[in-house]
Amino acid sequence: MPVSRQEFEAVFPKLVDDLKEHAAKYKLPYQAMQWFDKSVNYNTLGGKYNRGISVIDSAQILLDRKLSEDEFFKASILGWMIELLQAFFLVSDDIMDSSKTRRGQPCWYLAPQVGMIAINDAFMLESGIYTLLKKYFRQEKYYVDLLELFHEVTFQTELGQLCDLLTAPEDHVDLDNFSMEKYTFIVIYKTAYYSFYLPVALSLYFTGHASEKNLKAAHDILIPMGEYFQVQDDYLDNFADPSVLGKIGTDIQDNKCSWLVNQALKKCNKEQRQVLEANYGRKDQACEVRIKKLFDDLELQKDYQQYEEKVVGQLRERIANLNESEGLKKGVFEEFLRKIYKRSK
Ligand code: DMA
Ligand code: MG
Ligand code: MG
Ligand code: MG
Repeated sequence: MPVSRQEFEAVFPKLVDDLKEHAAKYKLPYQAMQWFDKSVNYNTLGGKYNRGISVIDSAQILLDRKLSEDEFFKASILGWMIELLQAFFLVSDDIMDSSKTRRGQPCWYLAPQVGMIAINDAFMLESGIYTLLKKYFRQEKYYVDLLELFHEVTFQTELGQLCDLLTAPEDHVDLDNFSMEKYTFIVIYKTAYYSFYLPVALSLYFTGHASEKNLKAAHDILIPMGEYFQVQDDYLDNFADPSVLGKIGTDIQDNKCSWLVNQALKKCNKEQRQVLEANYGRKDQACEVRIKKLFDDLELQKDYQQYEEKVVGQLRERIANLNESEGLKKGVFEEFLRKIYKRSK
């Protein structure tokens, strides 16, 4: 049985106490402690927890049994470490993308009194990962592996974010700068590694199944799965109801090299290309409306549905061909795919 959001959330208060206890060793003043507490709760809670919960679900599938209470707690800590990493990325991403809302509330940097203190709060969320890793995993033989894994995946995500930002300059629009090759690099690095490879890799170390072969096999399924997940994110940025999605889309105004604009460039005629040239990437609501209309006219929803069926078919085939001889299980990937297939948020 997959773990519920509530079961996973129940572990979090203890981890917030651990983080505060660590800060208290330095006699952090009361006001700053309250601030840290508020930031950690505001930015880490309220999402879907797909990444965090997948560590526990994967561990149960790999061990082929229900986890003991202690195992559940430790797997949950690993899950919350990914959620802290995600919080660190999202607080920063929302500043860089000039986003307005996240998980149905104002982005942290727009919350009262916060502003650019959010940058330091993001760093502190990242530090929290290593506080928990040291407190709970220092004695494990795979401690250094986990440490290196978090560092490497963080770096990979930053490479993706760099290219995402460099292909989306604020002051000039050049549609020739976009391509599906660039797109694929961006989404694999900014999303697939930390959202898909990391949860399963952590679970492999935790359950003692992290052979080179298993890590590679997991990578080769999860990176394409993560690519699909970011295509969904780009699709939903324009086509989802913000009240369901929990965030207001920004990709058109932000001049992003998104899946939708790449599809539009493939399909458009001369006049439509001119509409794109004149309206994409402008910080102007009327321009955005014009692009949304174009995306409707081009029937990109249909292309998306075709893409989804095709890529999910390929993923299912890869999963079916997985070699389970070193203890990796198809169920790990089936469960992850089930969580995201046809998602609307
Ligand atoms: C997400 O890209 C990548 C990271 C590392 C947060 P995005 O800006 O499309 O995400 P969102 O749509 O959630 O702002
Ligand atoms: Mg963003
Ligand atoms: Mg972004
Ligand atoms: Mg997005």
